[in-house]
Amino acid sequence: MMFLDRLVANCLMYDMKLALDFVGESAVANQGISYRHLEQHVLSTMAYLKAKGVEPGDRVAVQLPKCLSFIYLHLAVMRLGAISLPLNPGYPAHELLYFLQDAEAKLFFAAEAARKGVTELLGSLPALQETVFLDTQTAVAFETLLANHDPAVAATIPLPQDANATCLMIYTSGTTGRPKGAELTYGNLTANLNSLHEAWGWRDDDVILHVLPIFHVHGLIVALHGALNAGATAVLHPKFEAVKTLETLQNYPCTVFMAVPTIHRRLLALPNANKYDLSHMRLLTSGSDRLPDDVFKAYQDTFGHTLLERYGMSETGMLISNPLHGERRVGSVGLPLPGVEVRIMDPISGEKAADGEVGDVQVRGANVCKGYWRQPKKTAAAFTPDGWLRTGDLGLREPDGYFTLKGRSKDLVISGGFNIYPPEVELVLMEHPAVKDCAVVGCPDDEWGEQVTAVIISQPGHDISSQMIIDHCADKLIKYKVPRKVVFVDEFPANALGKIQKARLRQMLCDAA
Ligand code: MLC
Repeated sequence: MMFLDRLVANCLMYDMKLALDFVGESAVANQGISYRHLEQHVLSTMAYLKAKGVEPGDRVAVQLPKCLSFIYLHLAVMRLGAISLPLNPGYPAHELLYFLQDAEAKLFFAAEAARKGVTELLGSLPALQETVFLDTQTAVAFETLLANHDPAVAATIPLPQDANATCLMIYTSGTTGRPKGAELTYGNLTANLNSLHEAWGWRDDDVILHVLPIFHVHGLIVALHGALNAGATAVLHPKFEAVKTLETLQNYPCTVFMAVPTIHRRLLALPNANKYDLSHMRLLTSGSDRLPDDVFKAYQDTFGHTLLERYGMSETGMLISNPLHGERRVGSVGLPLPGVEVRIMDPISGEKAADGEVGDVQVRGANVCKGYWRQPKKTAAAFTPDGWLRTGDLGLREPDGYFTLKGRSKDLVISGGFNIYPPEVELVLMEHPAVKDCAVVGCPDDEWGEQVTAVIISQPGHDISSQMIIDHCADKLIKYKVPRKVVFVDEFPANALGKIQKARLRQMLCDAA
């Protein structure tokens, strides 16, 4: 059964059971939504979008803070056979413009607070037919929009059945050039949900605490879709707050929690973390970045739980996971999920690497996206001729089937669970008149995993400071991509072809820190 069919069936079956419990910052923001309510709202939203002219294949962009309207829009867009394009609300105009242009979004939902900045972009967006600004503080604005749209009309619209049709686009950056939209299909989402349902033993009496953003695969597909697919309840916090998280896990009480290592570390750092009773919980997972060994061990000591580390990416959803039952191996991402094939290829011979040998991690399965939006060359380059996706990660397979990641063949920084591709930052740095050349690397950081460091050769005669560079980037890039540290050098370590040796640069900078 496809994911959306399952969701509709769940809405009928679970009826008045809570699907979403949104615990906002004020009483007005707190909303418990039953499965019946969810279905009614999604249907009304479908009727509203249909009246706006949304057709199958259209891209509908949503750049809203985490809120119920975001969820209704996302589900309704997919139910109409259109393509949901969730965007981080932190993107400044410079980045936002690119996504809307590249995707040729037809309809765009933005926060009322962003009206001024977005309005300035509209002249550069000929494909965009309408922008709807929502006051997400009250949720009333969206309800008002839906008021005249009859859910019964939308209930007659057949559910999309083409497993190969794109329903979700997630922008991921590349080692060269601008970000590209990974096209995820109904078949991809369904395959991933089915394998996670089986591997993690999702149950309809699960209660997941959801503190992640919902514009990425982790928060959107793994956590939110995962819960709805199981007929479980998702308790949503608009953003992560450490104390509130532990209180909710304990008092709600919750059975499942999913987070990135930075979040797990912040929970452990609370002075009285071990006073919270989480003994009723059954599954606590970690992903989106490597789980440091000390966090894995401290979790066992503090909360009495062994974190389940898993590995995934936007293009594929989840690939490999430590087991629900059985050994959760520290430092390892575990075993391939049901229906997912993973192989390690020797980068030099191009043959399959022997167990224990480090090589390129490649993946194949119904979960793997069909490619990048309107980028046939980049799509072709991402897959091997025999159809395996090159993940860009390096890893090894143990003789007993467990996989361990050993770094990246691609040039990538991961900070707080967000991916940052140096070329995106380097392009912005090069726009500064005082920058002659630059390189961006990630330096290890206890809290964030890695932090963005910019290394700059300045133009002769220009007086330039670190702060000026940071301010320049802050204008054009989302916060987590802005360099935290700027280092000026006279030259870069380069190989015989003159290419900057980033690994050496990273070593020099990070060892010196
Ligand atoms: C915020 N800041 C960061 C940052 N995020 N600095 C470096 N790296 C980051 N990632 C800075 C802000 O600019 C701000 O600085 C200060 O930290 C506090 O900001 P904040 O917004 O209050 O941060 P906070 O809310 O505490 O966010 C931390 C976090 C968040 C860990 C909760 O980063 C987060 O939700 N991460 C999850 C990312 C995620 O879901 N990734 C999944 C990708 S999917 P200043 O100077 O303004 O004070 C994927 C596939 C897979 O990767 O396998 O899952």
